[in-house]
Amino acid sequence: MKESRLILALDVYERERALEIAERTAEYLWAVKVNWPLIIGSGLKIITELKQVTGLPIIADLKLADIPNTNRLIASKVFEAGADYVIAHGFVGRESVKAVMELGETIIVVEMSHPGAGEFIQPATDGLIELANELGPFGVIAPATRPERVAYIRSKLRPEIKVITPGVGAQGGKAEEVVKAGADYVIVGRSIYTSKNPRESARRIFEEIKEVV
Ligand code: OMP
Repeated sequence: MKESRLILALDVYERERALEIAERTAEYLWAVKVNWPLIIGSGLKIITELKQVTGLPIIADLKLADIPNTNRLIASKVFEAGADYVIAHGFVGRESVKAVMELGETIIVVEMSHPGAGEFIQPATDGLIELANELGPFGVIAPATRPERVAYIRSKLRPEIKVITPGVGAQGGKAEEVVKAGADYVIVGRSIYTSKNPRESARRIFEEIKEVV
């Protein structure tokens, strides 16, 4: 089949549940994203296990936002566990981001999807886009809840940098709209993992994206 553009945000605590959902949905995914809830609930080794079970890239969404040395200490363990990508905040400055990029593929947050992003992050987005263009990470995070912002961010970003968009489903964003706005990948969590049939929910979103692409 594929070339999927769908990323599963696997924000559950329990190891067995995480592995089961990942295995059932893997066919429709490009990657699995692991965030603090799953790492706190199941330990860092869940990254290695998810890779084995799905054969997919693993994104470690730690949203690193610390001094370069601490970012480096955290990211090195996470890449060692098998993460293919690490998400880092850019607002802490270029040296903190570079510390992660020196260890592996990095995704920089340039704008978030929740309403609170308007308070401090959105006013900084232009500078964060410049930072991404300067450093050349794998991709940036942009809000699926605001497709017009995704279109704006895409238009300012070097073409080879991927635009990765959370906020589809539970937060109100629509996969079709955000892909039309220029998203390369769509992140979906609750609409898949709380669904009665996660595989079917993933398939539906996969098909929705495929039709637009
Ligand atoms: P759902 O809202 O359940 O689909 O999950 C969205 C996932 O994307 C969660 O893991 C969030 O932590 C993450 N996320 C956002 O929702 N908004 C952002 O601005 C950035 C992220 C992220 O970096 O992945």
